[in-house]
Amino acid sequence: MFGGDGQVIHAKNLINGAWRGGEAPLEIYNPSDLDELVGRYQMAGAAEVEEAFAAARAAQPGWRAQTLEQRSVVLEAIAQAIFARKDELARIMSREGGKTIPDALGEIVRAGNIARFFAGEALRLRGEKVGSVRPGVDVEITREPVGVVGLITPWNFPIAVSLWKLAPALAFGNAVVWKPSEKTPGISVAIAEIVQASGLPAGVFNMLIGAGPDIGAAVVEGADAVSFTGSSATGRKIAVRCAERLVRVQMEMGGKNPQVVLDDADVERAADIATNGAFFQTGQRCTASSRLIVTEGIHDRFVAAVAARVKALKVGNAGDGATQIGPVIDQSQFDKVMGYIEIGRAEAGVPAAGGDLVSAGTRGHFVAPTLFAGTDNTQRINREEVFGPFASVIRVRDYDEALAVANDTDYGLSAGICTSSMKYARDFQANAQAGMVMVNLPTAGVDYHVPFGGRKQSSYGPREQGSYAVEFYTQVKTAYITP
Ligand code: UN1
Repeated sequence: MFGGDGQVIHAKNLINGAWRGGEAPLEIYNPSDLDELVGRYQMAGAAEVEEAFAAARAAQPGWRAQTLEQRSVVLEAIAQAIFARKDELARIMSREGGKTIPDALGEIVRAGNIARFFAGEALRLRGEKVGSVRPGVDVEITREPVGVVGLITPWNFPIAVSLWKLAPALAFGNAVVWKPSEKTPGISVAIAEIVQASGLPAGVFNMLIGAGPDIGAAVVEGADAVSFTGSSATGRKIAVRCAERLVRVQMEMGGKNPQVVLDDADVERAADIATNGAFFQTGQRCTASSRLIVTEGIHDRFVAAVAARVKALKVGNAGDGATQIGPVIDQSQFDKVMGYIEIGRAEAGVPAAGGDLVSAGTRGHFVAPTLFAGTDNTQRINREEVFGPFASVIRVRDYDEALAVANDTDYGLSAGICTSSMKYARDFQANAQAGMVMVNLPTAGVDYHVPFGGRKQSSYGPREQGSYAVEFYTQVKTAYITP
């Protein structure tokens, strides 16, 4: 199915262990070189969705009945296949998604580690035996799979986020209907091949290529539980529909993550952290630092240090070894980011760095990493998620104002602080209204074995990842037993 570089991928949907066509063709072009066709796919239609759910329903009881060890072995096989195919997978991700090869490899290894972690978690599934308030009665609390879970995953971390849903879903005995982003079908088909070859019974895992409004919506209609990562606007619609259907829902959505920099921080280190958090991976991370909130004493030195780094970033073809910042994924993201650059000019004047197009020798969606200084937290560029190589600096008087500005947002995913003061670091840890706090680290870039998620408009429902994933992918039963 997959050729080497330059070859066009031809692939379909995976339903009940077979590769199946669909209703409409889909072509994916390389965002670093729009003249290169990367893949031809067929998008699922209503018939494929129905078959996928029928297959998942039929297969789930058998999968649930397998031993913990059998399920663990499948997860381990998935992990090993991801590690073994990492170079090929990185090329696919780079060609269709515009990731640099090192970024893609980092994400692929993370995905393999997630699968390996859940190979262990499958064995650690446990319940509780407690006393009853009544004589002669035993109480046992056990966990069972939820049933058929619907997973909807994004293009920006097309293998890591997919695995952090797929791996616990399968480890705990659920069947899966998965709709990856239609912007990254090549890596999704490769993941489907890997899962298919892992020894999983046919029908336990099904993958449908399609767009959110039709196939995503249909997955939401059919599933016993829905886990979604994507925009807040889509997430809200899914949550409403899941509430109407009374099925459980877990969602990870947008961010407008603050990176606070205090006077007592090392300016060079803080500039490295902010540049990484804001611009690496082309800023297309829900954990990206988009508001750099900086106290007066260090402000000018910090802006100069970040602007110098941003201007030096090498933007270009994601497949080129020298490139640090690849293109944004497609025309709609490109238009969105360019639109925010215009809004930024109107709100904050001339950017401190970037703001223009980049010519990289090929026709691609390249945007210069852009930094605005002298901005205000009420401005649109500081309220709305841009999802591109774009950040703004907000000057504040002191720590108290920095914390207030950091928390003055609809979002609450990740919040960072650069400081050498234990007092401020601990206060920020305690009072930042975010699901994740980073001290002297970028807001983006997380471990794979601990909970991931946010607050406010950023997340809804139980946490993902680590040992906390069991909460969403199992349901609890309380049994009262007397002889
Ligand atoms: C990370 O920052 O390491 O879309 C992961 C995102 C998140 C994943 C971030 N779901 O950016």
